[in-house]
Amino acid sequence: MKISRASVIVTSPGRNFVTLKIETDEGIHGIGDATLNGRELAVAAYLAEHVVPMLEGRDPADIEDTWQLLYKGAYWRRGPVTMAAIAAVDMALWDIKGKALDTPVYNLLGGRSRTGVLCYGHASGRTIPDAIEKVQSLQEKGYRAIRVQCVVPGIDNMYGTPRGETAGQRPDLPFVEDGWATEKYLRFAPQLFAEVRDAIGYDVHLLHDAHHRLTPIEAGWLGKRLEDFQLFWLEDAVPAELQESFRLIRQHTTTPLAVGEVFNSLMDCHQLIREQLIDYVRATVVHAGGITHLRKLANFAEPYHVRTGCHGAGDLSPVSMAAALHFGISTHNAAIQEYGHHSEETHAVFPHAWSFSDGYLHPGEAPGLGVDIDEELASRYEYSRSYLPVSRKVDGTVGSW
Ligand code: GCO
Ligand code: MG
Repeated sequence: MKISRASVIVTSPGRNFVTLKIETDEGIHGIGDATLNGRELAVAAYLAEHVVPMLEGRDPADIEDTWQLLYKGAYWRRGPVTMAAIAAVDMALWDIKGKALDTPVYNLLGGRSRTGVLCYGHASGRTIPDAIEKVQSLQEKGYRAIRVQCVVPGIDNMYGTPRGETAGQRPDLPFVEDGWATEKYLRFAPQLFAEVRDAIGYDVHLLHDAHHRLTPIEAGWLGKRLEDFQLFWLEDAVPAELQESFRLIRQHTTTPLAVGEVFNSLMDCHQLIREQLIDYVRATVVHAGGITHLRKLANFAEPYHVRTGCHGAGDLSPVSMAAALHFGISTHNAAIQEYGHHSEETHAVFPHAWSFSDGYLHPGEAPGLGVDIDEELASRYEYSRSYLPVSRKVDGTVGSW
């Protein structure tokens, strides 16, 4: 079998997605997600200009060799653009291999390690009672793990909370500006979890995302005060560019720590893993080099008691979700999968075999990844430039969003 053609499809059914489609001379095709939220066209160009010409004529069965060719052969290693592009090729090749062998990809990764992939949904409240209501409504839908975020009184627009129509929007900017005040957040977050636990008890896992906004000592302070509420994890307490930052947090709290949705490679977290400074690594299939590299990362983490909790926000396409679920069902130390929301339009553009039931996600039994792209439908949703919000502190300094 030979790769006969590869093409990049950009579509925007509610939000932008970049998809790579690889076709073969035997009529089998595979697809991979290459979406990098807010920087989509950089990956699209990287693929179309530099990767696609290297693929044509290659044997799609040689997944490892293709991975190494794209990684080592570029000379310029790592980085979100490069690794998202490699990931898209990797997913598409696993998809082709599964279809060629007429088996779901998880079977090629060693078969099932579990019966379903535990997932968590998002409850985002305007107030604490609103957050509690949203948690309860997810519980009614069957969720066993729920991330809780809530507007902090005095900070109107902030990460992970419901926004008003024009919240934070400055007419002279193409992006939204949020506000931030650490001291207000640190006072509020323990109160939020105290009230949520009071209302719902301890039968459901609760998670929380600090979205890179704290310093290590602030994170230690918060983690300590959240201990009684038994969080599944405190996510992205500080940015992990400096991996040793987590040592200080660890010294102060037993709240489990997760980090890594922006990681691209095992090299971004080998110290975090080796020194057991975290409990969960959030590296994901699309931003960390595909199934091939994510699997190596997870295998490295296994003896250190670090498990995966892959990023799965709505800006990762249903193609990524399919790949993540084949990884998650087969990988022994895959603990949990984030399950972000996709619009109905997005589900229609990317028909998929994966499904949610009773708090778990299932990859389905279709050969390959079990996901496809309806190109005709995709072509109806034109790309529209969009940015992630930025965050400013009370004194106007740019913060981490
Ligand atoms: C999460 C994330 C997301 C990211 C977003 C960036 O935990 O789901 O923090 O909300 O901010 O995916 O594109
Ligand atoms: Mg996050």
